Amino acid sequence: MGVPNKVLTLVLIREEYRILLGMKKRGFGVNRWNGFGGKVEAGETIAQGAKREVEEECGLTLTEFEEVGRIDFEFVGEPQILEVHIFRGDKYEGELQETEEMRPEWFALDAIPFHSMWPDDAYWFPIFLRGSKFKGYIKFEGHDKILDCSLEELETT
Ligand code: 6OG
Repeated sequence: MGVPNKVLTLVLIREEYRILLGMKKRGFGVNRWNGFGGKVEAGETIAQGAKREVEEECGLTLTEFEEVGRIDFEFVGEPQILEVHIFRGDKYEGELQETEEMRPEWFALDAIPFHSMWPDDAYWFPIFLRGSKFKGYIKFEGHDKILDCSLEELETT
């Protein structure tokens, strides 16, 4: 028995040479660039939650996307594990727009702003960018310091 995990999605839309990130304007992870995502709601699958969050946060509708990773985050002193399901977005429709939550921007793959992102991203983005699947466990103290990090690369597609 314990506290059930909080299930979250995180979607990185990528093209051959660039990736779409959003500057988080409020809430958890504010002032950091990140993919789009949020809490999976009752009655929807994790994939449906991922697609909904992308639409809500940047206006795009995913037409091809795939779950590629899962990381469980522990924060020292907090009983609830954040179970983050990471998706790669490959095709989409619609017009990119800024929302109250996110200011989207494309970044060249060799100019990803790691200094203004969650510090864990520097560990798993390289795996993500070479097209592999992965799973991991990362322990944070506060929002800036990583105490433990284990990542397993599962396959290269
Ligand atoms: P809302 O609370 O805004 O969803 N998220 C993380 N993303 C990264 N890159 N690193 C982390 O390390 C994260 N923890 C959570 C999941 C929060 C959004 O932030 C992501 C969601 O997309 C701790 O609804």
